[in-house]
Amino acid sequence: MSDLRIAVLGVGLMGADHVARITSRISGARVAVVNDYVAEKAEQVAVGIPGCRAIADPLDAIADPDVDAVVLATPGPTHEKQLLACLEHRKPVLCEKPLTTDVDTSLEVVRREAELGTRLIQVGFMRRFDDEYAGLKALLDGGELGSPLVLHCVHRNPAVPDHFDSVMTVRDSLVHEVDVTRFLFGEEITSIQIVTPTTNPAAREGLFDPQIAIMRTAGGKHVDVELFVTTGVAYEVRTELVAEKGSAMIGLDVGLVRKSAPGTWGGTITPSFKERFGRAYDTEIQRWVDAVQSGGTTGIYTDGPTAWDGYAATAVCEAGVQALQSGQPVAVDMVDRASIPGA
Ligand code: ISE
Repeated sequence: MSDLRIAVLGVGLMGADHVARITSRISGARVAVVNDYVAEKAEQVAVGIPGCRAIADPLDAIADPDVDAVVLATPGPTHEKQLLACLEHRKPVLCEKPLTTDVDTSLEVVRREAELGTRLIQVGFMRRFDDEYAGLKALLDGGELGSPLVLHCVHRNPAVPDHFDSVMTVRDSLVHEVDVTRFLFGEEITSIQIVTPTTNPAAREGLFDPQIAIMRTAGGKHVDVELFVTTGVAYEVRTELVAEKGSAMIGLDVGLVRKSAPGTWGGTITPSFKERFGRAYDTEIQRWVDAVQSGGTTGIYTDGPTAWDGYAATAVCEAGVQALQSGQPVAVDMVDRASIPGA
């Protein structure tokens, strides 16, 4: 089988990381086209990859006959148009979160894909491909812990860029815990409240940090999340599941534990999500490439979170933004999945 020819749209932090992984670690695929709204950036990337071209217009890149599939790592507000173009040209696409930036457009994307009767859109919630999360899910599904009751999550970043505001904590960071909750429990989230305690004096003025999110699922399970994005320490993501017959925790960063003079012990913590979830991203992209390669026979060009998962996450974050503003619990407004055949 010949290599899948991928167009990577957006070669910023995440897109450039995907270009590097597809080029060096993924089998059965190569980067054939790159695009970025800063054209020179894409041209520079293309020069370093044999057989790769830069195309200035993202929609031309999607339509290009020498492109089989697309990785979208462009800014969220551009996703709707680009996803619809992928559907129009029947090009499988792995879209970094968010699916789109608002509920109506996310739902429209879900509907348009469902009308085609095929699965072309996968959303880049990479934690589902992380060994620890997969292990926790397997433990839960195995039934050993009995019924799940509560999830405690910690999501800490050492720092965020200057443009990162309190709403981005919800849409950019909390969104991963939203997906983890839905993945582990297999239930929709029905309400969310966000509490803002005393702000870290080191945070930029106006940024509520930390934030505590409290969510409830359709089955009545409780989820709490500490979001703290200016710790100045390192990247920490921990999840503790409490269930009927015990509990389980992941994200303890227990790699190498060193003991040395002058009588101290310790290890290291990953500096950012790129390192913490590096292997998960590799697995995610390899499985997506394999699914796209075999999609011709199944009609399913995905192996992971779907457009519906992207829509559900957007709906919860939308309620989360309202909750951040009001301080009150807000009900999540979502359509019934059964009302969209094929979603
Ligand atoms: C970032 O955009 C990500 O997606 C990371 O996974 C998350 O941990 C971080 O908080 C976000 O800003």
